[in-house]
Amino acid sequence: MPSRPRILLTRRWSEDVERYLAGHFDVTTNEHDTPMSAAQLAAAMREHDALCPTVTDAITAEVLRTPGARVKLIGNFGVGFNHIDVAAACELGIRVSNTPDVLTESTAELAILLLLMATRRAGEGERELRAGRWSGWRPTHLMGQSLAGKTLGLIGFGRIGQATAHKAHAAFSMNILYHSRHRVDAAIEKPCAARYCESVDELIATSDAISLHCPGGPQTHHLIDARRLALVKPGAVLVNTARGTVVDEQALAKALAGGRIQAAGLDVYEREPMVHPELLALENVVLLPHLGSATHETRSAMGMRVARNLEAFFAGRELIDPVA
Ligand code: 8YV
Repeated sequence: MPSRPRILLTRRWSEDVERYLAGHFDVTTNEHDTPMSAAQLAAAMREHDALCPTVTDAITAEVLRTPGARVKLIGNFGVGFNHIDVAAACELGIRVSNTPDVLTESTAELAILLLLMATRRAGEGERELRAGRWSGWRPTHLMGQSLAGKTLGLIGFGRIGQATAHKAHAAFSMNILYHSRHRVDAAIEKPCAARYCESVDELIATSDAISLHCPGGPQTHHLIDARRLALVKPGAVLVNTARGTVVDEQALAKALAGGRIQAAGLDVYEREPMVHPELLALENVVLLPHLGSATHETRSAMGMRVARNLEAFFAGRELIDPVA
């Protein structure tokens, strides 16, 4: 019987998926479930046919160029792949796949959760109550803002941006404005009456809520910086479920502290799992620990999506979700 491909899961995955993979591959799991060091990743490059990393693994050119590496596929567990040096992988003839589609709904749900939490001051309220500081109902207590009829500006309008727009439009009658590299088909815009905005600055200056859905990486690094934060409409909120590097956290902390921005809801950070200490000290920011895709359904589906890519690759077929 031919030997089964050796694959490494850099973190623990849902039990059902680990069981499935063990039936089809020679699987190494990371029993400690802690981020792997560059040296551990390099050793894994020599011992496996495929590596299945997550956002916590830096798959750098150096790791990919490990002398004696046998890995031929990086099957990323996640849709975002800015932690992988895709150009180096291409150069070395190492294929890369990701897991689109299956996390669209859960990530859009989380964007809506942050939008509601930020506008309705839910984090502040819960902290007050748990600390025993709630003195009872009064007409002016922790007043927030309604979403109905307000404008949601989305930066990045791929699957997750679109799903967020549909939910915001259908559930809260929000007006939808979006910016992306290209305008999408009218058929995609129509159901949520989305309007294309050519300039990021204009979108920021005219939205009541801004939600980020663009990829991470050098092109979007600090796209939201001090200059752009100064353009935000008074009373507006910012939500980030994309990548932490899209926002200059120091500048955001300053804008929130000065009341330049009403509130923010963040699920991702520049240096995860580190969160900027100034953000931690603020009341008007909701801070979640990168939970975008964290539902049982989605995490299983993500794992199975990686499995399908591994199966296709090792059967000599084209990848289902090729990144490179
Ligand atoms: C994932 C994400 O959980 O898929 C992505 O891009 O941001 C998250 O929802 C994480 O990246 C897994 O690697």
